[in-house]
Amino acid sequence: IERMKKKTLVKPIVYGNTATPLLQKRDSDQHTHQWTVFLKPYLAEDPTKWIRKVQFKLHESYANQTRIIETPPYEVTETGWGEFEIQIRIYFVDNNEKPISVFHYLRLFQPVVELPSGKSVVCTEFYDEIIFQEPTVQMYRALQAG
Ligand code: SLL
Repeated sequence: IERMKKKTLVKPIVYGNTATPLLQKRDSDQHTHQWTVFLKPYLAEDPTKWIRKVQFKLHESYANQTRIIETPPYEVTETGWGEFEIQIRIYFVDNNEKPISVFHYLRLFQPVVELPSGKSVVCTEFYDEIIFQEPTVQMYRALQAG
């Protein structure tokens, strides 16, 4: 595989979750909240140029614990009652670049932010950077395109 010698490219990303309480606790499964976990590029760019798919691995209490999202938005919306760590695994368009994982602890209760509408939601998100050192030629072109 041909690699770009001495080249480094950086892709800024943001990941996190939002959550809102259900109007009332559901008797059938005790669920209290609806939540969305997401991963997105920090910049307004087309991530499909360099991301092939994003895999979210939920708590084992969920049916179909592993959710694969192939097109943006890369997010999973679910309901539940508890907080847990979610593995977010990013696969790249060139399979010669190893997938990388970030871990996000799903929050349902804190931190609360107030929206302009006056509504309160839980919202927590983090900035990170994926650093490609000596990417393959194919990946280098893909990263430049996105
Ligand atoms: C806790 N260690 O005890 C954590 C586990 C699990 C969250 C949280 C719903 C699962 C389902 C759900 O919220 N699981 O009903 O499918 O807090």
